[in-house]
Formats: sequence, structure tokens, C-alpha cells
Amino acid sequence: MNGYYFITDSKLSCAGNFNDVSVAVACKVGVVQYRNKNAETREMYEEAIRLREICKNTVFLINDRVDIALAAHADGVHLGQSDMPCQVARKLLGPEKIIGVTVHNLNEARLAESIGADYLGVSPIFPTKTKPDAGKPAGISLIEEIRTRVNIPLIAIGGIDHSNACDVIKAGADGLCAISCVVAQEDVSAEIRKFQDLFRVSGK
Ligand code: TZP
Ligand code: MG
Repeated sequence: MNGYYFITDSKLSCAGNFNDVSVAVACKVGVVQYRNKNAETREMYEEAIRLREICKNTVFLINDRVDIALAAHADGVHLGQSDMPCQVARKLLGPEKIIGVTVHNLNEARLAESIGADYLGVSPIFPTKTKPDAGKPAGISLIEEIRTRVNIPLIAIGGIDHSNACDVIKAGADGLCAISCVVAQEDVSAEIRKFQDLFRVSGK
């Protein structure tokens, strides 16, 4: 879970999900999450199957959809506060699969940890146009606060770019995701590597 965590966004992508995920895998990202808010179930299933193939040796998670995760033999799911409850997803997926939960405050973080989440997405840290309903930016103080009270890995997300990623890591994030700042750029590999270099320097 440490380091740069890749999330797809076919709307923002210059080169498309298959290209982006292949690049992310070549960069040895810790996680690839397939997120698609616009596709019908069939399209999502078929895309997930192809991405799973690309992510043979990379942790591959599906956003929102436990059914797609099961059908595509993904390594797990990432769930928001209005998705399927984590405990129910755990029953469906079994003990071995990875479940990440998005949290916006300390209460949600402690609850998610107590009901078996494997990691937390702490969100949104900064203002973001990528997810208009992400809620009020929490700032890095939320990472610091959750870090002192929760033991599972924290992945920061929302408005993170090369200018603020260092602060996010210093605040205690184990990993981070930056979508627009990576997939909307021409050289996805170079953008990912810049984030990975920050983690390398930080020793995480
Ligand atoms: N969840 C919370 S904020 C967000 C998601 C998927 C979008 C992050 O995108 P960006 O472009 O890195 O701000
Ligand atoms: Mg969701």
C-alpha cells in the first residue's frame, strides 16, 4: 500500500486506461484501482477483465463494485461511505481480499478500521475538480489526526500534486493518489516517477 497508488480516469486520460495502466505497472506502482463512474456493468466487467490481465503481478482493486471485483478476480475493492458496507463486502469477498474505505474524519476512520478495512483513503485533502462531490477539503491535519489513532495504512487523495505531495507524506500518509496530475499529462510515467521519488527520499 505504500507509495504512489494509481487510479484510472478514462475521462481525464490522454492515452486511455489500458495505456495508463500498462505504464503504471511498468513503473511498479503499489496498487492499480479501476475506477469508472460512467460505464454500464458489461463495459466495466470487460474492461476489468482486460486490466486484471495487465495487472497480473500488481495489486488490482475495483472502485465501488464488489460484484465486478469478484467477477474479474480482482485483489479487492475500494468502498466509499455510500457504497456497500465494509462488513458485508468482507463476507462476500472473504478474509484474503483487500478492502479500502474512504474516510473524511476521525470517526469514520476508527469505525472503518474496527470493521476490518485493510487501508483508508483519506479524502479529500485539497480542493479537487476530479470528484465534484468529494466534500470539503480536510487539509493535511486530517492525515496527522488519523495517523495518531489508526494503525492501518493511510492513502491520501484529493487535489494532490507535485507541490503539496511532500507535506502529505510528512503528515503521515503511507501512500497517495493524484489522478489529474498524472493521467491528464502526456508523460504518465514521468509524473508517476516524480511521486515515487518523493517516497524514496522520505524512506517510506
Ligand atoms: N476521491 C476523493 S478525491 C478524488 C477521489 C477519486 C479525486 C482525486 O483526483 P485528483 O485529480 O487527484 O484531485
Ligand atoms: Mg465509491
